[in-house]
Amino acid sequence: MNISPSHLKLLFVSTPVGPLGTGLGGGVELSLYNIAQEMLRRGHTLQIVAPQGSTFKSIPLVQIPGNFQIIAQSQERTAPIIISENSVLANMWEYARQVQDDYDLILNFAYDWLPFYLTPFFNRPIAHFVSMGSLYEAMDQIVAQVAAQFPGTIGFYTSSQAATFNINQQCPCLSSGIDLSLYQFCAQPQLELAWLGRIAPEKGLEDAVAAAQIANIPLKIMGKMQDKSYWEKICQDYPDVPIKYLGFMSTAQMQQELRQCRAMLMTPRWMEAFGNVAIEALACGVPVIAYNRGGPSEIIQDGMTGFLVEPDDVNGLVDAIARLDQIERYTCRNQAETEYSVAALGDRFELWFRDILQSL
Ligand code: HBI
Repeated sequence: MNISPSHLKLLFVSTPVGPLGTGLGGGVELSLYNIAQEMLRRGHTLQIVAPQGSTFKSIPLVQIPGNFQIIAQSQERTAPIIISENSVLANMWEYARQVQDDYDLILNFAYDWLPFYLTPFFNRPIAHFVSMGSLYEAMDQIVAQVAAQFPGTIGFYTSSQAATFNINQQCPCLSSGIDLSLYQFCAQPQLELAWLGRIAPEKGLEDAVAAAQIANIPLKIMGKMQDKSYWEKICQDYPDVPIKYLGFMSTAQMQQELRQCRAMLMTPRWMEAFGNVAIEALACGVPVIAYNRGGPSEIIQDGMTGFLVEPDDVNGLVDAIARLDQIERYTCRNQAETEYSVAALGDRFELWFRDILQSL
C-alpha cells in the first residue's frame, strides 16, 4: 500500500458507552481527544465516528445514532456478548465499513467484542487501542485471536494492563499524554487532598474518604457521577468527613481545583489500565499517592513524584500523606513534561501506525 510517509488518512471510532464529552467514556475520552488533536496538528487527515450528542470542540466528528453499549466493567467474566437493537456500536461500525476506502487506517477505541470480530471482514487495517485490563472471557478470546491474526495491531496503555490478557507476543504499550499547556504548576498548595475519576465501585473512592478522615484533611472529589447509590453509601458510611463533590468539570475548571491540593489519592480496586488523572496531577505539580497496582505503578516514581502504597491499605495512604514534605512538587511537573506531553504521545502513535502499515 503506497502510504506517503508524512500524511495519513485516519478514521477513529469512539467508545460506544456514551457521547464524547460527557465523561462516561472515562480516561479513554481524554486519550481519544489528545491523540486526534495531535494527529491533526501534524497535518494528518482525521475523522472521528462517535455516538450522537458527542461534542469535541474543533475536531471533525460524525455523530451516529443508536443505543449505548452497557459498560464492560459491569459484566460477569462469563457474560455473553450483548448487542442491543439499534446498537450505536453496530451502527458506528457499519458507517466505518461504508467509508473505509477513504482511509489508510482505522483506529478502534471501543473496549467491545464487535470491532475485533469485524477486523478480518474489513479491507483496511484496523488498529485496536485497548483501554482497560482483562474484564471478561469473550473479550479476552477475541483480543487474543486478533493479536495472533494481525500481529502488532493491538495497543495498550501499559505492560501491566497488557499482561492481564493471555497474548503470547509483545504488544505496543502507548502510555498516554495530555496537553500540558492546560495545566498550571502550583508551588504553594492548600491543606487539601484531591480524588478524581468516575464515581464507581471499581475506583475505590471509599478508601480515599477513609484516609481523609484519619488524616483529617479535606478531600475534593471530581468526576462523573456514574453510580449514585455507590456515592450515597459512602456519604452514609462517612457522615462527618470533610469531603466535597465538585461534579464532572472541564479540564480548565478541574485543574484549577486540583493544582491547589497537597496530593491526589488514587485508590483503584481494579487493575487500572493507565490512570490519566495521575498525569493530570503531575502536570499541576501535585504528587500522587496510589495503590501499587496497574497503570499508576508504572507512572509514579515512589518517593520522587508520589508514593506507591500496598493495595487496599488505607493506613498506607495515611502514612504516605504524612510524608508528602519529602516530595519536590516541581519534580512532578518535570516528569509530566518529559514523558506525558501530547508530542511524546503523538510520536508513539505515529510510530505504531507506520509499523502496522509497513507490515501489510
Ligand atoms: N465499556 N462496553 C464498553 N465499551 C467501552 O469502550 C468502554 C466501557 N467501559 C469503560 C470505558 N470504555 C472507558 O471508560 C474506559 O476505557 C476508560
